Amino acid sequence: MEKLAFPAPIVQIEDDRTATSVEALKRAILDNLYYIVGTTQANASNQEFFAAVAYTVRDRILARWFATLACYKQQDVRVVCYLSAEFLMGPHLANNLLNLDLEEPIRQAVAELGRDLGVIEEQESEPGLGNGGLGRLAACYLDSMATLGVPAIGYGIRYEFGIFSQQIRDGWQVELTDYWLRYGNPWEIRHPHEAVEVGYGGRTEGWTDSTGRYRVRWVPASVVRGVPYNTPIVGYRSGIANDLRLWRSESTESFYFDRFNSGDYQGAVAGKTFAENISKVLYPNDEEIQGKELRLQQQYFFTSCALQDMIRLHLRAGRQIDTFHEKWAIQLNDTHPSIGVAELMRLLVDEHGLDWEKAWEITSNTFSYTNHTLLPEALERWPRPMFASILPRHLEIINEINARFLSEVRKHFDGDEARVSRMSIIDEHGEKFVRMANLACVGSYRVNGVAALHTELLKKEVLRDFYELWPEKFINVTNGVTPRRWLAVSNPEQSALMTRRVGNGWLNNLDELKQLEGLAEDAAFRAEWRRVQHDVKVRLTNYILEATGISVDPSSMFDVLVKRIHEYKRQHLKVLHILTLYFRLKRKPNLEMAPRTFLFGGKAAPGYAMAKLIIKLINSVAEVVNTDPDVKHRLKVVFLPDYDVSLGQKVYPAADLSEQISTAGKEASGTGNMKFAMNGALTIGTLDGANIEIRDAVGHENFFLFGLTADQVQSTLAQGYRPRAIYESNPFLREVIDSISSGQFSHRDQNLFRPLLDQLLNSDPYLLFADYQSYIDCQDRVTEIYRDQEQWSRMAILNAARMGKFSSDRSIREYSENIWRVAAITLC
Ligand code: GL4
Repeated sequence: MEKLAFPAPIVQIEDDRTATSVEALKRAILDNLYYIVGTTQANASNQEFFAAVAYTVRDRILARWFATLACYKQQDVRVVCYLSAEFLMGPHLANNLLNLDLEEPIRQAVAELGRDLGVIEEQESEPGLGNGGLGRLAACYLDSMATLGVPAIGYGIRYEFGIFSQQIRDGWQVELTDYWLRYGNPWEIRHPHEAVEVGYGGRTEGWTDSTGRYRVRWVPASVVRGVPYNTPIVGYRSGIANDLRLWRSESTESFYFDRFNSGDYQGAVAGKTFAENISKVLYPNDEEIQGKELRLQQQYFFTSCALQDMIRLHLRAGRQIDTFHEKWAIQLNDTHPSIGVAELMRLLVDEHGLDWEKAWEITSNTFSYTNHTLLPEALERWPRPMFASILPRHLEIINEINARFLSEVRKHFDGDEARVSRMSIIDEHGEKFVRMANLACVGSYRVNGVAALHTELLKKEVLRDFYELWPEKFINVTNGVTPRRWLAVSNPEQSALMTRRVGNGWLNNLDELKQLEGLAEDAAFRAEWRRVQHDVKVRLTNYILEATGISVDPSSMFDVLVKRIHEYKRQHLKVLHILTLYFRLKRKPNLEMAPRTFLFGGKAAPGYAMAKLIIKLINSVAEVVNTDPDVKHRLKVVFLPDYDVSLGQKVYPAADLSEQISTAGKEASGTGNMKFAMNGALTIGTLDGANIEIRDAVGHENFFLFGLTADQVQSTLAQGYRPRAIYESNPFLREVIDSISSGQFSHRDQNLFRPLLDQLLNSDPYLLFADYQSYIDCQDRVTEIYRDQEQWSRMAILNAARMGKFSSDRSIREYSENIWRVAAITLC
């Protein structure tokens, strides 16, 4: 028979997938492009080329990943499981290249193949599997754990749709679905063999086991399959790759033939729909609970998947179930996974036959709980009937935990029934609720806040009863952010300048930047610093023009407020400042004032009307101010649409002034504040969250402080705060408020901003008016100092030099030592 003629090989098959020479990388990229992506070099789009590069990088991670797992096994270490409903990872490629030390060879390989690495990196669609600070913190912590060699697994949900993407139409936010998986996800590996089953609904029943012991089993009404997708997380030059395991919900049956055959066509796929819905979409609310059934189903889904996975790994290593807590430390990232306390009890007691006391000893030595907010509207509680219908067995278990717990409370605080009722896991008043923060506190051996003030307020207010019962459980771990992504990857220009002066040790020891302190007095260095800053601002200027059509002046001061839109974060206080300057300039067109560009960015929860109105206000003010010839070139207002991790990477480095202006006592920590200061922006801020610690670290003289303290906020409100009196007595504030209500920024429509203005005048719960004058005065000091560019640069350099504490490496060391009791390892 005649042999089939194959075409000559087009690419050389890559068999050594660890090689990192430029030649090997080129071969590997072409190989992946051809055999995995399924296209040729000539035809590949940049998107396809990105995928090939990503596969090439992933291939080089795998050996480290397996080595890491083997090493953890061999050393029989305790593993941290970070349970989080959100992981806001941001694009992986640039970060992986940095951490693997592959940036230069890949850049060259890509260039020799006729493409530009910057353009290729821009193709990556970011996995927006989080809302804001809480989800991004989880991502920074994964980076630090892998860098420090802390054995860890991140557990969460592989949402098919992440946070919506935001468009601005006619000044209003419009939400579009985020189909981040449209082009596939080259970083993840599906592991169907490690799937687990998760039940919902149904009933419980008693039975007697062979030893005569009474047992309970749960008979769920429906069961879904959780399939893990693993993404390796590489540490910076540590050779370690930890695991991010995100679970996708699938149907156990794709199709119910019995129903189909009996003519129930819809019923035949109903189970599939239920199952697939669970991991379908991220709830787009930050700091607000929705109380929807699906949300509880999601929380239980990933938590149960994670616990079953841990138990499987534990037993597979040949260990006994009763040593579980010695080998696993579970961190609850807020209360979202706190149902895990009841689920671990169920698995241990019902499935593994342990007695209650032993199971409780294990459970309560496994979990720790991080609280991330003081806002009452964010404290999770589930209506008891709903909880009972979704998780009937868990409600029984919670009742038992609660009964035992409350008898302990009664022993400590004899006769204090008010306290007992406050601490109960079940809120017995009216419609009954399951209080998830109480469950988390009872089931955890450590509870932490995320900044010093936040932890103090937790102890004094929200969790006071628990603190009084168990003071030793409470500890503070101030948040941190990774200097790899937020300095090295985002700001290569400034990073290079720093590295030239102090070496590159700062990448995994941020304290090393302290050496820059002396250079603040070096005029040549300051000039260089400003040159770099200007280049970075030009980069953002080009982006702004492309994204919004607005041209801004890179030599103006970039005054930036980017974060979720929330009333307590007070984006509208910034608007009051802008309008105050606007009217000053209208009155005195020749007033000397350094030009400022005001940059806003952030998403509002789709159901949060006031936050959406604030976005509209910003855009309405922008429209008037940006086109008014009287102030042209001096004030520019820009709302950057679709603020996400990628945009953050562009914005932080270019900022001159960082706005951290929340009402004191409301922002648990903030992490954007850290990213700005690390990049050399000066902060204007209140004594809130981590601002306080940042100010202490960079020096009070290098920080613009204004506003009431948390204590003063409380006493102001307690004394019967009257915002209207402030409005009436402050002519500048009055002018600003009146101009908005007159319709000057809404095409004469006097009703548009009414809800916002009425609230400010009548109750002003976030005390914008109380802080207004202090904010304006402080901004005037900012303006004054900015005129002295030498002084500004000195302060900026000192800020960047003194941010060592706010590396997430420091936070992770504290968690490791004080909470998890795990040791960092190096590769064996
Ligand atoms: C948050 C806090 O609002 C924020 O201050 C903090 O920095 C972050 C991480 O700890 O957690 N809590 C919630 S909820 N969303 C957040 O961003």
